[in-house]
Amino acid sequence: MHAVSERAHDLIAAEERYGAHNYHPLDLIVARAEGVWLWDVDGNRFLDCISAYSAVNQGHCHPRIRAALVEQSAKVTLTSRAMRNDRMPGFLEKLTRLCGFDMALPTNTGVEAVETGIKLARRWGYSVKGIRPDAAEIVVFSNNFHGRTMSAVSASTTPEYRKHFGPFVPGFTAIPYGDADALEGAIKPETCAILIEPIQGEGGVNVPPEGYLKRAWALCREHQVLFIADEIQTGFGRTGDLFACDYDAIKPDVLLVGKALGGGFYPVSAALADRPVMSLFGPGDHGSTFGGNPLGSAVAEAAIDVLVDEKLASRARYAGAKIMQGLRAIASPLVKEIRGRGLLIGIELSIPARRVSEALLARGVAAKDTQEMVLRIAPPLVIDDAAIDYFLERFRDAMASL
Ligand code: IF1
Repeated sequence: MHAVSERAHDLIAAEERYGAHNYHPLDLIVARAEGVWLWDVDGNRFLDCISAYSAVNQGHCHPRIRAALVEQSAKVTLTSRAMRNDRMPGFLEKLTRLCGFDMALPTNTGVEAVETGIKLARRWGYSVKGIRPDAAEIVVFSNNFHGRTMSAVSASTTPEYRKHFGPFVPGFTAIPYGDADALEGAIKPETCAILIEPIQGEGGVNVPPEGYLKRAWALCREHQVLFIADEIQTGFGRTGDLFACDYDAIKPDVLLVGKALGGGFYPVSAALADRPVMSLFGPGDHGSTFGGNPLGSAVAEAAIDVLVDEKLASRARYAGAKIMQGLRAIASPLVKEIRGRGLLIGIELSIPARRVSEALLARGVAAKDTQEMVLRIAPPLVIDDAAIDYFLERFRDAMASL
């Protein structure tokens, strides 16, 4: 267990006293962060292998993104969509060009983009596919994670995310992930879309079988069903491509993005689609107070510029391969499988991952379990060779101590 000082103890006590207990976090109180490094309240340094669940792909406190935030914060930060602002158009143009879509609907958190995708798909199902009213179905996948709202939880197959939260939003059919025959069998006339993570993050870093996504996309074409890709965690370079769908050369009908779009400074998310789908939303159909605000737009433009100019997707591919090779060379008997793509790495263990997480924390590495037996390794994409060696040395030492 990582020893904590009196000051740290007092901060934890205050958090426990005044904050809802909706998390069981590591006992690491971060006071400063830069790049791949975190410093706690006592000045101890840690390598960040969590990256705020892939929302800090560009590294903590990136100076170029911070400069954009500071500069815009002195001009105008929030107008609501009751009027226009001079930063959203440039942001939307940059985002749609980067992602290869006609249009984007800007939101804030990832789950808001998911809700946008669900509403778009249902609207398309009724007004284009001709599904009878209130009967539209969306196929989702076991062990999915799409957020914490009632729609997202209604789509979830994880009991602890659903316990005592019913009644649920109807219209979701869950099937096994990675099984194309199950998908073909699940599609029916009322199916308007599938909602899928190209790689399941929280589900345990589950990479689907080769060819699965391509087959799922083809089934969507064949049965007039929208392919909605949730790339909120896998997007913006995390898996070694700009988007995980790029690995299979698939263009989704609706692309959901978030997290790293805000560069670690500000919640920015979006749903992207081509005109035939996005034009189904007219004035008043959907929106949010903060969506497309000038501050978030300025930050997101800078976040995209950093992603592109620093070639973070290819850096993730290189660094991920080096880490996976290093992990395999350690050959710990407690490691059952090493999987993932780019810098979204899952280590399946024969002991609870929380024990490894705590052993790593005691050695200056912050990494978290996803699923009881899987440790997720997801550092910022700016990680360099020295930091990779730092991680591998401490992982080897931690595993030897268990
Ligand atoms: C928590 C998990 C990860 C996501 C995908 C949508 C969202 C997420 C693929 C919603 C968010 C976050 C949520 C955060 C922890 C983290 C998480 F452990 F919860 F499942 F990354 F795996 N689609 N994932 O991963 O985005 O509304 O949160 O911005 O809720 O504890 P959000």
